[in-house]
Amino acid sequence: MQFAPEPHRRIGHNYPSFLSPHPPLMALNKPTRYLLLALGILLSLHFLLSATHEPYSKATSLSSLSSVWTKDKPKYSDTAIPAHPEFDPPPKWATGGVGGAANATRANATFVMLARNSDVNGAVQSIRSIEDRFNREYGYPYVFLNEEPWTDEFKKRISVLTKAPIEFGVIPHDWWFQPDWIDEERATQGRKKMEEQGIIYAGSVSYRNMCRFNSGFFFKHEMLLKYRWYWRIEPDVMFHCTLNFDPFVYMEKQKKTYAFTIALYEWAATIPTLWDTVKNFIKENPTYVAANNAMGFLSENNGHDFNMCHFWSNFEIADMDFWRGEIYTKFFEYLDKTGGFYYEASCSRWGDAPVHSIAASIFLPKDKIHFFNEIGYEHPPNQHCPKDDEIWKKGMCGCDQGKTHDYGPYSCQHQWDRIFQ
Ligand SMILES: Nc1nc2c(ncn2[C@@H]2O[C@H](COP(=O)(O)OP(=O)(O)O)[C@@H](O)[C@H]2O)c(=O)[nH]1
Ligand SMILES: [Mg+2]
Repeated sequence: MQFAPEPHRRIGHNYPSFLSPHPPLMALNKPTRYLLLALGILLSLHFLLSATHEPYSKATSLSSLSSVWTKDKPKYSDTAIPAHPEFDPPPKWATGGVGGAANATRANATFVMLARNSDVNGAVQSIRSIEDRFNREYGYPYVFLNEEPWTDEFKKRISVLTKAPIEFGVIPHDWWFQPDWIDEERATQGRKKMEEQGIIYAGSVSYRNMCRFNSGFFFKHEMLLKYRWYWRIEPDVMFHCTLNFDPFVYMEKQKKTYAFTIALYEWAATIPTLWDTVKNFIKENPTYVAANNAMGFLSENNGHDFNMCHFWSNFEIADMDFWRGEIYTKFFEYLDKTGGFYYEASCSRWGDAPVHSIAASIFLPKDKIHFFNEIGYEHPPNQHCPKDDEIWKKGMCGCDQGKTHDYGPYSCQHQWDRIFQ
């Protein structure tokens, strides 16, 4: 059966359109009509939103749309200082890249800095330096320790320098201040005597607190307990070479325990009470002495006298499990109970530098101690700058090789070298 089209539905008609019995829209076919209707609704919505919502109006204005098409140049041409740091690409360590967090070879390690609030400028300089030469690519965390609460100013100026996690800790009172059982009169006498001899820091009680804390307590701080490895950093130090490797991972893989960059000794004649105390401890605990130790670094006569050689502990990368272990715990307690940190000479002999150095050199086999030649490092007035041209170039070291401390007049590098010959 055929359907004849009804006359009023016919599209092809005979009268002119203005005489059409239907409105113009109705003159179009069905899909076109719906399309135009939808367009109309959209346009009405656009005008309504433009009139009532400013952000919408701005975003859809012709001028802003044209910038998309004409690809306006960015306002900031200096890409080294991004205008909006939050839009930086994430650092490699955060995405599991070079030494990254997701990288299985990453060490359980942290930086640690002991400082005062007044050290803020020096602390900023040191963190900028280590971030620039190493940590920007690795993101190891930082722990800052102080016997006083940190100021907002210190925290603010440090926090802005790195994307790595940072903790600001306070030292428990008894780990810092002079213990009650110390005879203050004797301690005062000791300080006076040293001052008369013109020994640096001789009159300073806080310096002795610092030496004792660094010798026996920092690694027990609750913020450090979760870590095995630490890298000690002080305010006002500089790192002169870019590190193309992760020193923490190196220590772990090579089974090292303690690492240094500068070895030096004191010329000053001293009362050898530290060494006598050490020798007494060894006599009482002969089994603690390691086979193949580094006694040859500390002494010219097989341990009879101390030659004053020590590792400069303002730089240290080490395994805190060694300080936390039985041998060092007993050793530190033995030294501490003599009161030597407060009664005896200057910190340079009863400080963390000789105390750590002596312990590492006697209670560890010598091949557990490592000299990091690649780490250009400066704590004024001394610096280690790699003498080897290849290492110097590879690390893009900016330091003056002629000024390296390595074999200078106060250096103990020879004593270090000789124990491996
Ligand atoms: N919180 C705190 N840190 C200190 C104090 N004295 C020294 N330090 C820190 O201990 C470390 C060694 O002190 P520093 O003055 O650099 O001694 P030097 O390197 O032997 O001349 C540095 O990290 C200092 O910031 C103190 O009284 N309080
Ligand atoms: Mg210092």
